[in-house]
Amino acid sequence: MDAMNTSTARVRPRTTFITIALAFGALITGQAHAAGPIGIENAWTRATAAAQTVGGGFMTIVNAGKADDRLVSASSPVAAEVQIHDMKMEEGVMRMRQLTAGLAVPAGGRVELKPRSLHLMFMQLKAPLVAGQTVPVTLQFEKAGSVAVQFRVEAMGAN
Ligand SMILES: [Cu+2]
Repeated sequence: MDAMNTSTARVRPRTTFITIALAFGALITGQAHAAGPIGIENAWTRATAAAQTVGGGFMTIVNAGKADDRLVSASSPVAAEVQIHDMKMEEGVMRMRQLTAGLAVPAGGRVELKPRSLHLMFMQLKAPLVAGQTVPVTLQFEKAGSVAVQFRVEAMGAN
């Protein structure tokens, strides 16, 4: 699946990237993506209702290297912006906040983004996310650089 490697996606116009993503999405889904010591497992999101403007993105980030790294940002053609969020119970209320400094991924560690916890937030969705499709996301790491990942779209309300 090196055709979907970020080095390719980064230098090509966005339209080309989207075309490639659509053409090969079915082949790529479910496979692990890696850039150097950083690997992404089980990347998924949920189908959204027509009126819904935001969606959550989930995955496990694995750092097999000897140096700490950091997810600094993410982007996707399906959303105006992709933010990194945390969700915590505070005084009996679930609160979500943006991690503006990014998300640390320690050397030899795994960071799990999952419902009601750390997650990516797709902001201002351009169209509803449809179950069975895939969403291309580019993750930007401080040291590993950018990693292109296909998020599979699960059913509405999946956990
Ligand atoms: Cu959020």
